[in-house]
Amino acid sequence: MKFFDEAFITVQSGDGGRGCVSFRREKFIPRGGPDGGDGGKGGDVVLKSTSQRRTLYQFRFKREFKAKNGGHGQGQRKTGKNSEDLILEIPPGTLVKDAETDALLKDFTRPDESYIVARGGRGGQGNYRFKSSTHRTPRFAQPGEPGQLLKLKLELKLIADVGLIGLPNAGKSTLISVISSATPKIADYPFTTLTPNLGVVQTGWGKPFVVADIPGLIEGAHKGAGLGIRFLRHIERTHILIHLIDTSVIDPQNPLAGYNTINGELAGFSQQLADKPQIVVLNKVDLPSTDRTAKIFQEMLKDREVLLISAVTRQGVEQLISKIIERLDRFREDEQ
Ligand SMILES: Nc1nc2c(ncn2[C@@H]2O[C@H](COP(=O)(O)OP(=O)(O)OP(=O)(O)O)[C@@H](O)[C@H]2O)c(=O)[nH]1
Ligand SMILES: [Mg+2]
Repeated sequence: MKFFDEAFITVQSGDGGRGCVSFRREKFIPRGGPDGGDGGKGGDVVLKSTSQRRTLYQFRFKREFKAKNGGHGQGQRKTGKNSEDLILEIPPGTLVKDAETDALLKDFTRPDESYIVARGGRGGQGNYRFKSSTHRTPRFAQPGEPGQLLKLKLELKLIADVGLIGLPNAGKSTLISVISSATPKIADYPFTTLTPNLGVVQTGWGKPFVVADIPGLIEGAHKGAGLGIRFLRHIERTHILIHLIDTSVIDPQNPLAGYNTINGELAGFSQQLADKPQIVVLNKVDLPSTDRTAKIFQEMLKDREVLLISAVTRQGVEQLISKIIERLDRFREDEQ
């Protein structure tokens, strides 16, 4: 089970620019003094936490980052250009470690923190700096200081954006396994999932988000029945809940029974969880005669939008993901 998203990257700060060796050459001034300028500073590599990022997914593709070198000094005491810093954005909650020693370099607990992880080299001094009464024509200058090369391990404790809830066997683990990289156990009996699974969902279009699949809830869970409600705290900080229902077991005589049971358990745990926005999803619509029961359910729950999916055939799954992204984007806007 993986609760951490992690990435290994290499960062390199820029080398300082070389100091210049040069002598003034002007008409009528036969012996102009040294006028080689200093090199510019190499760019720093800076890590910056931002609430715009939720995962370390970006580092799956690009893992090497190098800041630019400083400009070299030039004649007429011209200083080389200082290079811009290279800023890498990471999600809050990231631990930065030296990959070789495992030493903790920085713990980003909040958004908008910055940390210089590799300092750019200083520029070398130009030869005019070495002029003295005993040394009028220094024919040397300093090289720039080299940048630092570091291997980093980034570790992010995943905080779920979306919680998956439902009765045992609703297909929660199946759903997380088709939309994310998580590989939970799936089986045709209740309480297959014993501890939560977290998965990062990455689509081609939206920002990645994290889903938590928790063990199924049953009537009386808040009083300790089944696996109880101790896993609900894992989804207390999510923005939305996906309330997943197995359409094939809906009783047409009492279609909302299971739905109400789950909501009752959430309320038994905390008001906060009961008030959390839900997307109601009827699963397993590939099974026979589910269209009829799905319709009955929808009729009974007219004031809510109810999505129909099959986690197995993936019917409706893309629409569900779009809906989640749309809702999460709204939360992220509100957070700004
Ligand atoms: N036909 C069909 N079967 C499904 C679908 N989704 C899940 N299943 C099956 O339903 C059973 C239960 O699926 P799980 O994903 O383990 O259910 P769960 O909600 O995680 O169950 P617990 O962990 O026990 O709470 C498995 O046999 C799945 O193959 C679906 O869309 N269609
Ligand atoms: Mg499960």
